[in-house]
Amino acid sequence: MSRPVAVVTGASSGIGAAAARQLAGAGFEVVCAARRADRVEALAAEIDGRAVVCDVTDPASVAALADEVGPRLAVLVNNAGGAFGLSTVAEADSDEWRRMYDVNVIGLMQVTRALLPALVAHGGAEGAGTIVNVGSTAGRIAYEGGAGYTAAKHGTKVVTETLRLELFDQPVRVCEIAPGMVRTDEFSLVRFDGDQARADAIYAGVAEPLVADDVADAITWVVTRPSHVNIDEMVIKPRAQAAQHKVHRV
Ligand code: 8X3
Repeated sequence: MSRPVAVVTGASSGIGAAAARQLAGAGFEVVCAARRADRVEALAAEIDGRAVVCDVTDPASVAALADEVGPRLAVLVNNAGGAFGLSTVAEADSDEWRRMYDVNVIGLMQVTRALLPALVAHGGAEGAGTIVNVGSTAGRIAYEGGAGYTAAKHGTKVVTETLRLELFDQPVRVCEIAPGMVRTDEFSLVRFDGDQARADAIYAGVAEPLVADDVADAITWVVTRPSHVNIDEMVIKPRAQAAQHKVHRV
């Protein structure tokens, strides 16, 4: 029997790669989508999936992803996203803000729009298609220097809520996973433009931040609930992070 298909964007590293591995372990044929060909090809070979080079902000690239996926799709994990910079509003870089909106909101919309017919088609035959958007605690709170990212991640949250309303009579579940402090190889390094010391300082003294597999575990759990169960949203933080500004460091 053929495996149900799951698309994971941003699958080249971190939460996306971990989600691709766990979904493959749960029986899905995973389409690993990201910009870096070498990364997604290696991952797809490892998990017996498929690799697609895709920039979610590029409409032609997203159209090619939809072509590769075909007419039926069980799961879409909109994971591609990221933060660029940590400047105050007073010193904000307009290009960084545009890039954050582009990847966290427009990119998510473009992939969803392109793959929605395939999710509906699967759902009609098999119970439900499932969309899991990877949001953030940054989509719930504000913090100094974070406005470009928090505004974008609030966008991710609200697009998710809107989509759930718009699809209320369709066989598609719409879910959001909102992680707090997750230590991955790249999130903070990208945010600080390759400055490893600044990236490391974010997690300094935090004995056990979340890791990518913790979030992938939540994604896989949401996806594998019975098809009438919609987990609207899940906020997941390390025990040490009681609130954005209240982190236990040793
Ligand atoms: C990442 C969480 O705290 O860096 O999405 O904004 S935070």
